Amino acid sequence: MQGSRLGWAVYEEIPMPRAFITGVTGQDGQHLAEFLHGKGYQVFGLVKGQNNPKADLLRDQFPYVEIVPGDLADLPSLVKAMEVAQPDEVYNLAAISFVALSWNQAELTANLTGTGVLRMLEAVRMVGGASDNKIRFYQASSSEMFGKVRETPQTERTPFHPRSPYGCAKVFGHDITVNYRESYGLWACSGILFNHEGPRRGVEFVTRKVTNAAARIKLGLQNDLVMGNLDAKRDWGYAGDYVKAMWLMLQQDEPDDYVIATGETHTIEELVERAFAEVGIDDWKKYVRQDPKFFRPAEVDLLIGDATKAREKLGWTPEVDFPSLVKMMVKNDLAIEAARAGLPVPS
Ligand code: GDR
Repeated sequence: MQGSRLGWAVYEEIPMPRAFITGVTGQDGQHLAEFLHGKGYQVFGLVKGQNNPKADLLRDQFPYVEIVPGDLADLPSLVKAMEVAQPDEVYNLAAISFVALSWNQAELTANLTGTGVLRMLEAVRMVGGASDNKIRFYQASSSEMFGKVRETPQTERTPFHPRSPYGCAKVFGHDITVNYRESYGLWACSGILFNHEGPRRGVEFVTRKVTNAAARIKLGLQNDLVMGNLDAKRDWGYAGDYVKAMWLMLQQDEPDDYVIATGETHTIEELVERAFAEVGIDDWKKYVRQDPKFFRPAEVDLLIGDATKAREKLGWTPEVDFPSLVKMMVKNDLAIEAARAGLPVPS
């Protein structure tokens, strides 16, 4: 009041928007936390278990993330987490995300990657998602849902044919998200993300396994690289680009589902060849052999996404292309592995 009497504009303090991320300790969770923090969000992250070592990583590297305890397998803990965080936006990135593991832990995968989505949607609905559409919800859907692809390239309209327990669980997560939007008017989106990688990728995934091995072989720390199927094709983008698409989806007037992809596909063999070339090894075949144990009971042979809708409606385009992605990952692995071994980084 006094301000306006004196001719000053009086502004109410605008509260920081609040984001809640499940899977915050994973590759995408880290990128998204960083991105949202940069945009001025107060970021909350769900972390399961007691003394979870991943919580230490968060405290060290992402001290601005407020850790909220809870578990995707436990609905009351998710409701409590929603009450604590009071989020404007919820990003459900938590899952058992390693496809190969899902055959060995199929029920756990169904419970976390599939039914976990239902629990999150219920928690959002119970704490205020449906009544006034206050909370906006993002579900991390996956190109693995297309599996044995019915058409190429794959779009939002391509039918699903999952090829793994992981893919089946993701189809449930996707469909239940659409269903809660249609049943309860929940403000819920699903991002059908094709493979997205980067230096934060775990070494069990093929891109990081290959870039890490190329770096270690170059440094003389490893003799060979044992692989599975080299013929599968993937549409690989950079995780840092993909989390922007997640955020953009939640800034639209209406909730919708979007394919996020580069529109380019490469074989695993091309990935290997390029990663080895990055460290100056042209005869990569000398170092690589295949073992049936890395082959999957059912494979997804070809993925290539058409992200036209995301480009037109969200204004989203990927910035890092495949050669730059491999280069970035190899460079990072060379630096990490050389430092660990006390060696100079090769130029
Ligand atoms: P994907 O990723 O299953 O596509 O799912 P991954 O990197 O594990 O496999 C990609 C392809 O590489 C072939 N492959 C190998 N894979 C691994 N991990 N290790 C190997 O030694 C190897 N040799 C060949 C695989 O058979 C496969 O064809 C990823 C995950 O991040 C999911 O969570 C996500 O939903 C999708 O991407 C989009």
